[in-house]
Amino acid sequence: MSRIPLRERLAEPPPGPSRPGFWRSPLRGPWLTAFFGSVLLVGLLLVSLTGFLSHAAYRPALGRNAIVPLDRDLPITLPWPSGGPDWLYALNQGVHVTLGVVLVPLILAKLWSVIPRLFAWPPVSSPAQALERLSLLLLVGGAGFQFATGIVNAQIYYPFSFNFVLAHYYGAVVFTGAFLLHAAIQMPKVRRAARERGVLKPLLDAEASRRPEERSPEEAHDLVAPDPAPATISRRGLVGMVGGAMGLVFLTWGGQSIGGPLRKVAVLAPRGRGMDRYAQGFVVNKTAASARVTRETTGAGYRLVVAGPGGRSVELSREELLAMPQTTTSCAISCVEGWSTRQRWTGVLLTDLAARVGAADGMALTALSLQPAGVLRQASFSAGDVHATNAMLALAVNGEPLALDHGYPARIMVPGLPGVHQTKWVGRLTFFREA
Ligand SMILES: Nc1nc2c(c(=O)[nH]1)N[C@H]1C(S)=C(S)[C@@H](COP(=O)(O)O)O[C@H]1N2
Ligand SMILES: [Mo]
Repeated sequence: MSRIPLRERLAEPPPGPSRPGFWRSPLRGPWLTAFFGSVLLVGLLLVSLTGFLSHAAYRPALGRNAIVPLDRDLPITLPWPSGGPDWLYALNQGVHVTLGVVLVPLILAKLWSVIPRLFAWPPVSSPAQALERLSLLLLVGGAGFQFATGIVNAQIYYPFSFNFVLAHYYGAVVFTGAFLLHAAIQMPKVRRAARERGVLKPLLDAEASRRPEERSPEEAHDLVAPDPAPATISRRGLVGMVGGAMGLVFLTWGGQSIGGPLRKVAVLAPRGRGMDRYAQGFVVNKTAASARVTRETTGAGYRLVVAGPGGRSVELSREELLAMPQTTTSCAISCVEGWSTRQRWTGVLLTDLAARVGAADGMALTALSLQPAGVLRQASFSAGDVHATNAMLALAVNGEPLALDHGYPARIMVPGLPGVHQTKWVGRLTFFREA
């Protein structure tokens, strides 16, 4: 039995990754971590911001749109315009999803750069440090959860036994809080690294790019290996590799949002090429068969019910809808999962339908699908959305009657809102006063 007192024994790290000499990469150091961290900070701010904007675009306070029960939502919702240009949500989600996946190699590199800290000895040295490590648990755990569930969802794969949207939203609150706190705590180190080692100097100069960072006397655990191994790659090479990996992810994924020739190489994105179900030349997100919408309910007996204030309602056949004034407009479907597609839609303005049941200007709308079940069978629109230019109940696309998979007999097409709001197989429109 050793006679060394416990305190002293604990002061000495156990053999393995907690020993200072264990980590030997000559590339690790406060500068490298600050560099990866700063780039990541900008990226994560954008991913978070576009995520919360997307939440706002859902109109979570209206009808049954609420993702989170209203009394449990954050007290602030970001603004999202009504009648905004249709590319706005496409851009928002393109950035959210594409940038999200593009950041994965950078996140891995950032984690690699700080891995010795995970094994810091002693694990906890003060209450303040314990709190900091707890916040790191939320940060790394939150990042893992947000990126894993988000990417799996953007791959149109839903293995979750929980509500993804709800979990991703609460996860975002925790993760965003944790990373803002982390950024604030680490900012002095980032500043010092830039001041003492130069903003880009350890990268630009070929010779400096091969040299280990200098150990700073102020920072006892400053990530610089005390016994560095010879370099197998320069710092430049590492940064180039991470940047290259990010570029590759962008090339193989971004095309579903950006379109053009990039779409052909977007082999990792579900809505690039290959896995898609198409009708009328553009992607179908949910087929009529999978939504259990049949030819019977959408056939000759179809009547659209339009309900307004004071119990007023009318029933309209597809022929009667086609007999109303028709408007044609180009409008994008922009899915929350990041892909989008722009087509020319023809149909009846929502304001004309509101007028049929005496719904006044300030009234909001809920559209209900013939689809018998599922959260996306209904969506609610603010009064501003109803009055947005060219907000319509579409009956035709690119000059042809809608295919059943694209929402025949009628679907909503409101510019500037997420794809989930472009309700297909609409059976009922209810105008109501916003609370
Ligand atoms: N009734 C109904 N409408 C719906 C959906 C749905 O599942 N059910 N999916 C929505 C989503 S998420 C998107 S992105 C668009 C896709 O339209 P598309 O299948 O015509 O491309 O339809 C929307 N309308
Ligand atoms: Mo969607």
